[in-house]
Amino acid sequence: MAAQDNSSTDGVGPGRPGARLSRRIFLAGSTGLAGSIGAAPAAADSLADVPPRAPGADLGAHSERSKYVRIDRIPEAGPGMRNVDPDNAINAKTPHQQLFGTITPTDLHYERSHAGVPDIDPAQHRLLIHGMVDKPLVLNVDDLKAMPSVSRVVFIECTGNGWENWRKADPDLTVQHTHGLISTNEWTGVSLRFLVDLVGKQRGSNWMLAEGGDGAGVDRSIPLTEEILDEAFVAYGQNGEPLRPAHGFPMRLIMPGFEGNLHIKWLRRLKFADQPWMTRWETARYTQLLPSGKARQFQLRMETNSVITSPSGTMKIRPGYNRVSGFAWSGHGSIARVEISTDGAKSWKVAQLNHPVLPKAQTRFQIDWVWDGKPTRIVSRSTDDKGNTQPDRSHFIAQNGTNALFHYSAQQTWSIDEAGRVSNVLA
Ligand SMILES: Nc1nc2c(c(=O)[nH]1)N[C@H]1C(S)=C(S)[C@@H](COP(=O)(O)O)O[C@H]1N2
Ligand SMILES: [Mo]
Repeated sequence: MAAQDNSSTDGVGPGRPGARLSRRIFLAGSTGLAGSIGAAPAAADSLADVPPRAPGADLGAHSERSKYVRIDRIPEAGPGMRNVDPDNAINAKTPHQQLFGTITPTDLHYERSHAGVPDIDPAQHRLLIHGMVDKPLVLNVDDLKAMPSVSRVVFIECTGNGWENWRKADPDLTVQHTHGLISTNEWTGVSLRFLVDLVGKQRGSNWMLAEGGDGAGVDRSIPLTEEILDEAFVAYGQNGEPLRPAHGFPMRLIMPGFEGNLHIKWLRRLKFADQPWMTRWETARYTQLLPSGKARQFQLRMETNSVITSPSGTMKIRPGYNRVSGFAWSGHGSIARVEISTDGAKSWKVAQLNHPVLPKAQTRFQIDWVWDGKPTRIVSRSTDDKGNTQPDRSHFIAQNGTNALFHYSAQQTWSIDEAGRVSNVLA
């Protein structure tokens, strides 16, 4: 049995015990083990110790990032093909190693677009809803905005997230390379249940085809379970503003907890029927090759997962106090627990979860750690509120083999050498 320390299960929030525990270890680590953190708090009690005030720049039509901050997505063409010319890219990955909290800045939300970003005039755009329904409809984005709205913070994750580590681990990968195909935003739109009631879905029409308006012709069959009818929505808003073109302007499908590929962008058609369409995207693509050589189809839900973002690949740490932080997520529901090992999965400690913990959204975790300067391996594993625990790599590979490309969700291990260099390893 692995050792358990449940002393820090409290969430981190104002006045919570977890925050007090952190403060004590932080102060012990930063003064007792002097100089272990970059900017160790210095004793000071005079205004001469802080820079003087200066007049500011004029206000603009919108604000920009500080000129001292450089944060970029990485465009890539697919597995193993990194840092490509953006013209050839179909992915652009989120720089998780530079982000905090749980909401991905809109311009850094990962992107996967199979045929580029179409230029769609919302005045011309239409959504056709038809098939096995009583009253087919054509809607424009203003029609949607006039309907009752839902807003929800959810992750979108490409099934290709993690594909870099299926077969081998390139030690030079950052967490942006290994896990940059997941992001979390707040999306606003109209509930699928509302639209279904509007057109009068006929008995037996339990499948829906969602089709995009881009050149790629992405279309997917979606089973109309109660969960999906309750939770899916057609979004026109992203983090409080109209969708960005890269993310489906003027409307897209949001499918909380399910494959990124189902969140159809530039949505132009919803069609209802009594069986799936078996489109190219769910037969030739987005199926899983099992160890037996058979393919698994309609593996629609995303797994229980987590990753440490700090420290993570290519970073360098110093002995003494280090705060280990990352995020966890599950397509099944909310994150119930995240455990961290700083000794290569021999013993585990329960991490603090930052509030709020939202279902089917990224959840931030953190834990205090005093590194003794010896080479080690750090790893996280998450458990969701349905009882699913993220598998370690050997169990994951035993079940899924190495033929597959999608839905990689094994625990991510980072190795730390005696110089404090952090690198990507398989386990
Ligand atoms: N119409 C259309 N919808 C699409 C795609 C596309 O290329 N065209 N890519 C899909 C894939 S594979 C993913 S992972 C998500 C990515 O959404 P994002 O670019 O907003 O992150 O959109 C999905 N929806
Ligand atoms: Mo995807």
